[in-house]
Amino acid sequence: GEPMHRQLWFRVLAGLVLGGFVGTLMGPDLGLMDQGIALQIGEWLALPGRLFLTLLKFIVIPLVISSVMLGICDGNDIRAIRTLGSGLVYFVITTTIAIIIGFTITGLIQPGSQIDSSQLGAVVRPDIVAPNVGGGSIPSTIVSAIPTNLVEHMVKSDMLQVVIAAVIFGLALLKMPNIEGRPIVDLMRSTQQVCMTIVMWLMKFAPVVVFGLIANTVITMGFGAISAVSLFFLTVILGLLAMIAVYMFLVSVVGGRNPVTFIRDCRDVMVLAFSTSSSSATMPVTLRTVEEVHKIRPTVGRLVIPLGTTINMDGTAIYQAIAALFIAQAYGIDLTTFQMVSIIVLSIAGSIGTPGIPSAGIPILAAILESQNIPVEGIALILGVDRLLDMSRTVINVVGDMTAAAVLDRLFGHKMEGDAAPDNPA
Ligand code: DAS
Repeated sequence: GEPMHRQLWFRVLAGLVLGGFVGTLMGPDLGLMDQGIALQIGEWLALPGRLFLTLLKFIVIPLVISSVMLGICDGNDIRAIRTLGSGLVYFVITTTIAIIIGFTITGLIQPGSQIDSSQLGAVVRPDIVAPNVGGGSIPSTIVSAIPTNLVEHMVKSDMLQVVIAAVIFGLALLKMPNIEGRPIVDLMRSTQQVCMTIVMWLMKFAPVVVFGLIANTVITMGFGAISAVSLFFLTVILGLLAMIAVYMFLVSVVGGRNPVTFIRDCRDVMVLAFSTSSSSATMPVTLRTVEEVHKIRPTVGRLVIPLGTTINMDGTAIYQAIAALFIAQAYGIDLTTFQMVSIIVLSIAGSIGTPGIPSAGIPILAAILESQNIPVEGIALILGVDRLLDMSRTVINVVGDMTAAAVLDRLFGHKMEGDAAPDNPA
């Protein structure tokens, strides 16, 4: 429940501060103790964190598959394919814009460069091999992005191929008359429940995990790591604010609405999203607001909001792209253009695969880092501030969904009105 949540995250912040303090005491800045011993103690301190991150990665694939399929086929019906199709295109466009904004800001601020990556020697992978998405020409990359053997992609946690396969399955399920598709949908629903239960169990250890990871980080990298993390925090916030500006632009230019009124009318939803950091928990209020306050056609709202809540998460996409770039910078990994494009595509896939539940973005980020051979340990740098960023990015996720409803209502609403009428003879 909520109180446990809030209390838990207070303990996480306490773990963050204490870890930073202990790390500074033992770290290179004050030189109070022999570095060799400090590093050994640091490694033990980081142990809970490494177990935590490894366990998170193990639930990623079933979580992504179940979340994407539910997002597409749960509660939607075949009549919606037209708006569903245009909705999917719109979602990918806004998410791509979001990630490009995130990349640009991170490239300008360079939060990760604060960290002297030489001190990360312990965990940096010597062989940063190119990711296994094609390589070389664009056509071959596109072909390699299409899923071949689902089990193989699951084994190698190929996020992109897994999401594409889940979207295809989800659309195929939608075509089936309800009764036949039911067992798979129920299976997906319970799979997602199981995965998120495991995430919640793991999050109970978050205070100890964060304490150890931050302490070890400061021991290995010195106090500079703390300032890098605060720069990272600022970079994400700037990206999220830029997205609000993009939504106001879309809602006024395409949606034909007063942007300030639109954002003001989103206030209740934003507060709920911020406090629960769960788009799914906020969805009933998002839906009611879209119909009663924004006066968007119910047929459009009832399709776009449930779909968008699960697979349209621009805030999460910005966060995952910035975090991936920040961690690569921290480890001194100069990403090739090809890898940058891969991270953009993976962040789109990752945000589609992220369910609208608290802290769901972290396991997905681990999979994105893994597939780019960027050390997953880097999540240690940002885990302590993840809660505050989760609350903030969830606000952007829900405002993005309401913007999508307003824009799609304007573009396709009248056609939807005709199609949706169940007794429509056509
Ligand atoms: N908390 C998720 C949401 O509800 C977003 C995330 O974890 O990235 O939108």
